[in-house]
Amino acid sequence: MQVVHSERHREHAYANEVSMGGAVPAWEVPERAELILAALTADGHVIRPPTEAGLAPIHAVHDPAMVRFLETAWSDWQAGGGATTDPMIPDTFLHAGYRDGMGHAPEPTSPCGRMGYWCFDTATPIVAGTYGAARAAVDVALTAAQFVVAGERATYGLCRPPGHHAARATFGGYCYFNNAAITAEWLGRATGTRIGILDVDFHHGNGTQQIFYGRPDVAYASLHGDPRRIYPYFSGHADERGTGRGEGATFNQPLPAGTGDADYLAALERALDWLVGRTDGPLVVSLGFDTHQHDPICDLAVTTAAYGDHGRLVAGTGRPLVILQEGGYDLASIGENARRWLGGVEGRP
Ligand code: Q9C
Ligand code: ZN
Repeated sequence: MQVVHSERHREHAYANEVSMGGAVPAWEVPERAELILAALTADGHVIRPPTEAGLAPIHAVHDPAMVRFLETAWSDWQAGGGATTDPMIPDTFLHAGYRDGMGHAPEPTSPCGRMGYWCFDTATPIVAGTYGAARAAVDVALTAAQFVVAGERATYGLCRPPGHHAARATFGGYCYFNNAAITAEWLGRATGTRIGILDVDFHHGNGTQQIFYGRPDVAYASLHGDPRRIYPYFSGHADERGTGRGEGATFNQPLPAGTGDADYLAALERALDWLVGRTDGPLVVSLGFDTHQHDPICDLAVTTAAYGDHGRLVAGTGRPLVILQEGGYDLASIGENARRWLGGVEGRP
């Protein structure tokens, strides 16, 4: 199938993230995308560059002030005395309770203060190339969507950085712009249909859920590690089903540690049935391979061979598919996992 990829992701690279109070080697590394690209190239897929979509589709989903922050964060940091090549990681966050009863806080001018104003964790550093890579990842996703509008049955956007943790006005979880949400919004406008988003990354897509939580025209279904034990901790419970006009347009299936192929497939079938019943247009897939049994930071037990079944099952809905890369951190299996998933979509063994 058509695979969309940009080399600009390589400019988004840093040595460490902060986890459990200390620096640890980064998990969201350029090699992830390089390994997927190599496996898909060897498997005969057609690799295409993205076309530039501009800021309008991003502003349709994200607060323009957050977009502006991401655009200017690095140069402000350099100009404002940071003057270091160290990645920016926030140390002071705008916690929901901080301004309780006091109204909205104004955005600070300090680069470090601004970082804590928009970012919700310590896993999402900004370096010189972050904004360009994040913009390119959006272009990758929207170019894949354009192929589907032009008549392709399924396309794959090799997005890096990923996107599903980025909400309308906050970012984190290795994500800056929500590639899947931007794509779903754009596809809804381009096709006039109700779009479904299937999120099979191991983590709950809090950002995607937040963006569409009050809306009936985009249905969001996610399978993920139970937030009682798993990042991002504060969303993805089974009783979160949308609000207002969006009531019933969100579906969450938390999964226990150690969930294996049979239980995962059964949950996937339920999510797909739910999505097909509530939409009439293309499906956007937030595809993570961090459900894999050997993923270093996750705790499910999906096997490489099963990803072919996942792709087959999702293609079995008959809906056009825009498949977008999210997480997955086991470098030994990530290329083969992607090859199997897309091969399954195409009905290959
Ligand atoms: N103590 C994606 O897979 N670190 N993002 C969690 C838990 C952040 C995952 C630390 C994990 C982000 C796209
Ligand atoms: Zn994930």
